[in-house]
Amino acid sequence: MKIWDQEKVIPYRAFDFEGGKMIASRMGMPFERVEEQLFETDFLGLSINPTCWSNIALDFARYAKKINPRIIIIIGGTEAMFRYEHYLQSGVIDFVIRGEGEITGPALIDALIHGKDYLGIKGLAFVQVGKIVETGIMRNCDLNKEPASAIDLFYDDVPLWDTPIEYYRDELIQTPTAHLYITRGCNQACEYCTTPRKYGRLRFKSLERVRKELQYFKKSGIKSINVWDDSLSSLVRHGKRDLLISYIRMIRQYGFPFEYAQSVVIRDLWDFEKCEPDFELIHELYSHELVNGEFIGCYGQYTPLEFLQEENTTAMDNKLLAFEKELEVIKSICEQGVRYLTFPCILGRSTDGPNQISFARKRLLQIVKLVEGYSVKVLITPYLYSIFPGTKIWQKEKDRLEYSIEDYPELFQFNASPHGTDYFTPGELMQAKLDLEREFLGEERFDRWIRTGRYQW
Ligand code: B12
Ligand code: SF4
Repeated sequence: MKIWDQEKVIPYRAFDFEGGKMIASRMGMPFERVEEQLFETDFLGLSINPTCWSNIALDFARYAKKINPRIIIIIGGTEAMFRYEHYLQSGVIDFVIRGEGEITGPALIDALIHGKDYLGIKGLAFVQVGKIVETGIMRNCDLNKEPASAIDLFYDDVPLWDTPIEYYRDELIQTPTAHLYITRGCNQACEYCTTPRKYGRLRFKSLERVRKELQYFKKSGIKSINVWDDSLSSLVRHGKRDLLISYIRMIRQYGFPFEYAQSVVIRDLWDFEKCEPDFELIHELYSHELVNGEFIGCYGQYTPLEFLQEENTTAMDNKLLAFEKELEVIKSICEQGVRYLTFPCILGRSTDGPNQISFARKRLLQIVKLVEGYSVKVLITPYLYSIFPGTKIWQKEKDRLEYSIEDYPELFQFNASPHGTDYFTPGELMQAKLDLEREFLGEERFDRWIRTGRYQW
């Protein structure tokens, strides 16, 4: 099914927010467009990863049940798995997949088709005789045994995979872009992250398995790759630096240009023995070559630096380096000839006030100056500290929430805030972020970002 009307903004809910009206909108196709398919569907699977999709997802589920009361609705994803009660209580969701779905999903469908018992299937939540039953969280699946994405089921859509993620669409980087996962899970435990509780410990695919996926991408007409792991580089910390290099060499061997989403943690690029950037690893990960005019290698990266507002970055998060070292690593990445670098930072811890914002701003300006000095395009994307279910801070900082997750799920995301800080109300915090964005993006790009909800290069 094609994704239609990407540009259409549809307001669906308005609520009071700090004396004004907040209007929540969605983009994408009108539900009516799939009426016919819904009528013929036995099982409808929905992924609900972000909390802010909650009401849209439930609206769609209600619509689907209205069109086809026999339809069985199965949901999964970060938001669904940690708030399964909320969805089951709505009365329109039949099953929630908790954790990884590769084994649980097919086992459930098989049980439903053949009238078997599903109580013994791990990773499910459902209602039985008026009571919510859950069978635990399914984690730590064997990535080598899982089926690869079934691109052949939607070949017609493949040419549509041209959304620039960490780069501006540029003549050298051809699309469609596919997403590659080499690892899943993470052994770190950053307090604001859902990954460890969602997927469990770090696992990785064999080289042979990655080779098969790359061959499949080639065969399917994929031209570039987004390496989409949550923490690929943490292989270094587990004594697998050589394996990491082998994966990246293999992507090059198949002739792909590629970008890293949040895959690389800056600390993993530092050689602690020599007390300098790990130049060899940085070269392996970020260099490129032009072969017959074709770009092969790394063109861009999303580089999480997280808490730039704190003097001592490493005390905040042990995936970070001291800021001066981070600058050295960034310099070395630029020297490899990457073309696009995105730098997010997280604003809105309880201690954040105007001084912290201005300190982060000073550092961001330093980064921009450094990166632009290498003619690398830079995008600064501050986002808001989010207290999500499934994180450690959900337990520790829930008291900070001024708007509840049940009533205001739309505020639970990186661009809106259900909480303030010791210095800012929720609205003021959002405004402080917007001011910073306006400064770094410039008026024109800022306006487009606000209008489209997409960062603009
Ligand atoms: C890819 C991604 C994006 C992409 C694509 C989003 C999209 N439209 O799909 C981009 C960059 C656009 C994005 C944006 C945002 N994202 Co995002 N994103 C992710 C990321 C890194 C991976 C999700 C993913 O696709 N994984 C790959 C698939 C295979 O895994 P999966 O979804 O977990 O599915 C597995 C199981 O959950 C289960 N499953 C899931 N659904 C179903 C359904 C069925 C039927 C079955 C059987 C099984 C099943 O089986 C799957 C295989 O095991 C996650 C972090 C993470 N690792 O989860 C954050 C994450 C989902 N994002 C998050 C957020 C907040 C956002 C934004 C709201 C940020 C913002 N702008 O404010 C936006 C929303 C964008 C929008 N359009 O509304 C949060 C959500 C937390 C929360 N509770 O809200 C996450 C968890 C990151 C975090 N901070 O912890 N995101
Ligand atoms: S933020 Fe990255 S390094 Fe930290 S726990 Fe999440 S995936 Fe792991």
